[in-house]
Amino acid sequence: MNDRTRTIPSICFECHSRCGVLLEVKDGKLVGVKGDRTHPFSNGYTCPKGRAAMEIIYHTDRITRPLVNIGKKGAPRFEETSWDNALSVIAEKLLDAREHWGAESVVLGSGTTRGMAPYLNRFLSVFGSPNFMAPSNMSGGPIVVGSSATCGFALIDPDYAATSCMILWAHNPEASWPGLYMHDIRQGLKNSAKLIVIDPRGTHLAKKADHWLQIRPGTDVALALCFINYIIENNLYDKAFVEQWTVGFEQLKAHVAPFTIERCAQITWIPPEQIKAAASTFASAPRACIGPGMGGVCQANDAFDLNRSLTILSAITGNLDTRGGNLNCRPPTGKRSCYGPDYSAFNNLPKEQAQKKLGLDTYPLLEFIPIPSPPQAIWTAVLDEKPYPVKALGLFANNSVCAYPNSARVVRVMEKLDFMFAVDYFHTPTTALADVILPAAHWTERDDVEDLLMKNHVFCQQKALDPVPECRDEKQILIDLAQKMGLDSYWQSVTEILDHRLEPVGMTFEAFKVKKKVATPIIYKGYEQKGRFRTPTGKVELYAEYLNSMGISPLPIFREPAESPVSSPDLSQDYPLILTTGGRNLVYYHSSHRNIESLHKKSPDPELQIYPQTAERLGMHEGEWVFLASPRGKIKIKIQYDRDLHPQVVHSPHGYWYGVDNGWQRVNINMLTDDQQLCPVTASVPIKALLCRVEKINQLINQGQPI
Ligand SMILES: Nc1nc2c(c(=O)[nH]1)N[C@H]1C(S)=C(S)[C@@H](COP(=O)(O)OP(=O)(O)OC[C@H]3O[C@@H](n4cnc5c(=O)[nH]c(N)nc54)[C@H](O)[C@@H]3O)O[C@H]1N2
Ligand SMILES: Nc1nc2c(c(=O)[nH]1)N[C@H]1C(S)=C(S)[C@@H](COP(=O)(O)OP(=O)(O)OC[C@H]3O[C@@H](n4cnc5c(=O)[nH]c(N)nc54)[C@H](O)[C@@H]3O)O[C@H]1N2
Ligand code: SF4
Ligand SMILES: [Mo]
Repeated sequence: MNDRTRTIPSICFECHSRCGVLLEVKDGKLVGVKGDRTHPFSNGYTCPKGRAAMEIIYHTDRITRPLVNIGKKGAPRFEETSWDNALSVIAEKLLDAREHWGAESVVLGSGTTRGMAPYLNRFLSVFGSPNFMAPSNMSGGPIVVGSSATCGFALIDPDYAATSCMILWAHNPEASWPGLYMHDIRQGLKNSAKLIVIDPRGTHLAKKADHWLQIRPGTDVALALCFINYIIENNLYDKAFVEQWTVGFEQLKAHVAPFTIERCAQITWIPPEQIKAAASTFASAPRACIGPGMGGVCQANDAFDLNRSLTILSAITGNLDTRGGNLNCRPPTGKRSCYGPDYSAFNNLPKEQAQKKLGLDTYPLLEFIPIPSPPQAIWTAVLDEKPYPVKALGLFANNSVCAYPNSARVVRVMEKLDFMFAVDYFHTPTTALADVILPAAHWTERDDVEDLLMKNHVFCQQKALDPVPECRDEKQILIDLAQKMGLDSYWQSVTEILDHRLEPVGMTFEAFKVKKKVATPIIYKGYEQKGRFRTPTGKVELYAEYLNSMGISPLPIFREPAESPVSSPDLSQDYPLILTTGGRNLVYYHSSHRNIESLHKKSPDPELQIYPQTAERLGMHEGEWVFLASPRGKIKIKIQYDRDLHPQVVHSPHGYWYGVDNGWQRVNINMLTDDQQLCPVTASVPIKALLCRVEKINQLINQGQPI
């Protein structure tokens, strides 16, 4: 290594795993990304996305100047402008909207969090709007809501390394969370833990599991209730815990009684003996944990009930808040953590203004377990002006058009807005609809603190490089915008922001850079010390009386997916296959990374996984481009044989658009997904269980490429 090369430890922000990395910098440029072996979760692991940081930063397509649209919506012409002018335009438009329509008519949104939630929320509370939009309703939010409503904390920290049985419930961490979970999972398996995988696809982990339950998409609640019933009927539950720490056991028992193994087998298409064997393995394990997929169990019309049932399953087997079970970790940053109450616009506005938060009128539980406003509630406010009009939207790190269901509707929303600005590294179908685009600094070019999903840790993300000229740290963008708008109580500098976040840790960011990470001790059975769970009764709410008053079922209910061969047999005549979407691909993050050559060439085309005979019966063969149609639209996709799938189930990846003219319309699966039949409690979107059909493309026009 040349003596001019410096190595700076940091945290990778290309995905939620947040691996520890060592950034190698030479002459002010990033030249290498290596894994940090001292990181407690990733232990030196990096994936191709993280290692592609150089390609991202120095990509010729990177947006490096603020741009204003001098063309029309739908036919944009972007012209470079100064930061001063771009921020003045945004400031004027947002203030204008506030004056005419009220502060709530302005929404700021972020995609799956790249750490922006605290800074955007604080900006909104200073500005006066309660409307922070994020995809939480399809990504982790239903876990938080379902489990917090049941036991007072979120079921997001399975203690894989110390367990004797783990369930990966709609969860394939080898692709989706390799840096955060795989080390612990391997550790647990090395210590002879049993592995149960519940997934319609035969993933690598499913194939090596002790029990792989190949479930019919969208029927998970039936399976969870059946597990609960089996465990109660066979006296396999933890009687002491149930007696002392739960309420409503008798009601639960009666409620789950109809979910016999035989009935569940009919609903889920899983052979009865497999259900029985898996339930018995789980219940008889001395320590067991449930690892719920952050998207897998959050994208269904009964996502609330699913996450409630999983929490109940963990509780009645005595695995809540125990070593080897499902932990209740607290980040050292406490109230100043990423979604901490100190930053929530909802908490920091006068009650009357906070109550205007979009989504609250339909999803009342979100007042008590606040997750961000669901995009679908914002869309209704834009298009139908209900319950009031939204006029201006600012998006940070989000490609709504490709990432969110019903892309055609998302485009209509963006065309109708009076004003929209977007902050991104690259042009996307979403930035194409913006009036102003701002260039963001890459994660290697900015300082931050990271605690989201980091169990009991907070990590230092350290700036290693100056931003490519004119790209700007998004925290600085908000500071500059606040100054333009006269929002004087916003922070004045990035250092002030970071020191504020670290105050509960008792450290400045300067000191934190040396320390790199801080952890709080893990406490087991915290409820014993406190004498209660953080729920209305202080107990685990098996039957939750308090939900009744909000019109929510006090017991978890299995609902057929709104679109399924059972609930819509007529529709399934036309659309005979069950479609599940969005199984993660290691080389991409949602619709991102598509233009990164080293990643793109690993997975260039959208591929529909389908059982070979199902395709062949339709006269289709592997590698052939076909149409995939749902009641909402039609896209092109390539056939990929998958012998492990059920013959009636297909899987499509999400996020494809790049490199195809109008790709968002022609190869993006979200042209086919539904944003109407939402979970009535969490607004979760049903994108894991829909109906579809595959159609052959006229050979004359099919030249083997998307057209
Ligand atoms: N059909 C289907 N659709 C899905 C899913 C599914 O399973 N099936 N999953 C859903 C889930 S769980 C989620 S969370 C959403 C995610 O949706 P999004 O968060 O919108 O994800 P991306 O498509 O990756 O868009 C992120 C954009 O941010 C930009 N970007 C990356 N890093 C930064 C940064 O640091 N700053 C800025 N300003 N920009 C940055 C990228 O270039 C990209 O254009 O997608 C959802 N979409
Ligand atoms: N490489 C990469 N990693 C990512 C992301 C990414 O885009 N790319 N996105 C990140 C984000 S924002 C999120 S929310 C997480 C998501 O994290 P996870 O939800 O863990 O995502 P997956 O690993 O795809 O696991 C979901 C699994 O559920 C299965 N499945 C589909 N339908 C059903 C069903 O009805 N029931 C059951 N039981 N299983 C079903 C799928 O086949 C898939 O294997 O991933 C994060 N990590
Ligand atoms: S898994 Fe890859 S992209 Fe995600 S944090 Fe780790 S290195 Fe970065
Ligand atoms: Mo997500």
